[in-house]
Amino acid sequence: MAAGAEVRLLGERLSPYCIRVQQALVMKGVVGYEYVEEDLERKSQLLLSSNPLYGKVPVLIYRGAPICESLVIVQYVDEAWAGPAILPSDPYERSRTRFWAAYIDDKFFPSWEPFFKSKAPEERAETFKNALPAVEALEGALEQCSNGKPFFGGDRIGYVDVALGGYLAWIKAVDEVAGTCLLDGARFPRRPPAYLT
Ligand SMILES: N[C@@H](CCC(=O)N[C@@H](CS)C(=O)NCC(=O)O)C(=O)O
Repeated sequence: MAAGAEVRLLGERLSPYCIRVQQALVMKGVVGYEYVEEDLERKSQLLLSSNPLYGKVPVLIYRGAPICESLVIVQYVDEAWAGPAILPSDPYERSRTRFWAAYIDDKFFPSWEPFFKSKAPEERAETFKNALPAVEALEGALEQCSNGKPFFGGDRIGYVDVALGGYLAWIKAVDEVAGTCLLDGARFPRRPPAYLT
């Protein structure tokens, strides 16, 4: 669907949260929407009025109505547009995917963030070690949610993949600079193959 000005996305190109929303829109075939790149040092009036409590991107504006918070937006996109489902239809599985998506933001990212901000080698080693239990938990989640298929969503990417996927470019970039491998196949053999490349 060519969305035109009906759909606007206020974003920032390196934001993992904006990547989630862009991914969800692609999955639903929503193309040609208006993308507005925000300068987060000098936020636009539109951003501040659309997300007055947080002033953060992403904000999706659909027919003039703003929707904030990336995971909320992804759920909205799933419900508002036809196309392949992002969340499962079964209520229990839906709750499970919401749980793991929240885990990614509440536990996984905060456990890894100190690593990519740390500089001294000893500090790096320590912070890297501290991030590993959350990756291990995610590997268990993959086993639970994927039914032996390649993605959290099974045969194709779903809500948890979209939630984690936003961080992948950052994980790879930090691995490259720091000489680490966070999603190491030797340590985490069940990680999805798509996360290797
Ligand atoms: N929980 C939010 C986080 C969004 C977020 O942290 N966005 C950052 C860019 S990556 C931002 O807008 N920062 C500007 C600020 O904090 O003032 C979501 O999932 O959408």
